[in-house]
Amino acid sequence: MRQAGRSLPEYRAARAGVPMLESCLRPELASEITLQPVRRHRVDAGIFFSDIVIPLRLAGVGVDIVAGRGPVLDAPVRSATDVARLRELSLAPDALQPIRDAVAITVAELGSTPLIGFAGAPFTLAAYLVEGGPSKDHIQARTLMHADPDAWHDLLEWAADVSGAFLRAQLLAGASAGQLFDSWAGSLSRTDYVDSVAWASARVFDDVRDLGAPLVHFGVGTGEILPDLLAAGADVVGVDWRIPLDEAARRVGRVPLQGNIDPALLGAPWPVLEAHVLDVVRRGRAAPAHVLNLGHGVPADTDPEVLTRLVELVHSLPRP
Ligand code: 1CP
Repeated sequence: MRQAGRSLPEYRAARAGVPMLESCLRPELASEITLQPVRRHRVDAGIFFSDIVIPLRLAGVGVDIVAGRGPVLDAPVRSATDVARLRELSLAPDALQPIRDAVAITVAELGSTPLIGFAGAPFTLAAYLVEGGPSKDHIQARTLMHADPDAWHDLLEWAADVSGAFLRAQLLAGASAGQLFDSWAGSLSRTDYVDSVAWASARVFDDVRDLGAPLVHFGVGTGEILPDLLAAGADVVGVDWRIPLDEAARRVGRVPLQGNIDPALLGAPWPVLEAHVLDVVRRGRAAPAHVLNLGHGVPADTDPEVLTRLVELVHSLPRP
């Protein structure tokens, strides 16, 4: 999950003086940061250190990650003319070389521990492109969807293609699974998701399906659209902390689930967190398989010892 490493002192030391997106494009550094939480917490998989806006940057979009804020665009994409200008940019295969190199170095170091690759889903990328930065309700993006459906279609198609290329490069370089993050899809009505967005996420999955890696689809606040996340072409549905996993299983049918420890509870006293984790594991048994993780990102002030203890607890439980 995003920012898994941000609570680690070794992450802050490795990143010192290096801007966020630059650190993603230095293969040795990106690999080292990917490995840090695996070494420390002994989790069962690593998640590649990168960001969903990296393919935008590599395609030539003016985007940066501002500390304490998130991705910020030089010029938001608000009109059909802006979309047409964006579509003149493309992601050249050579531009992805730092990503391929970072994945290859990481996979070699990880040995038998799998690496999860990822990309941003077209809607979440479009939300940043249209809003120009983080937003609570993504109102300008949702307005464009209805005000100019053709421009919206062209925007999502472009975003799907750069995201698909980014994910494909990671899987070809050795990542064992792929996760599509539609973090902000929860701000859409189900109708808007199904009619105006799902096809573009399906396009990303279609770009990588021939590679045979398991594919996870996750969004925040997406309880109402869990079956649609599955239908877009995922093998595993990621669930945030709002919906218990047994309820999620009822909604999606017999499909592996990923989730959903509430990040807020990482700061609660250990017995409270422990009881919550055991409850998540118990409810996860309603699915045919369960990948245990958080329902969203690790808060930056999380005590790393708590994460290590949580992994030890889960490893001590009997396998189903
Ligand atoms: O945990 C990890 O380090 C894994 C690597 C990773 C991943 C999977 C990062 C590094 N970013 C992401 C994906 C990502 N980036 C998502 C999808 C998953 C999610 O919802 O968390 C999103 C929405 C982003 C966009 C983004 N990048 C934000 C969110 C801003 C907002 O709109 O609320 C932020 C804060 C970033 C910066 C970022 N990306 C990654 C890290 C470690 C950081 C923090 C940089 C720092 O301050 O050190």
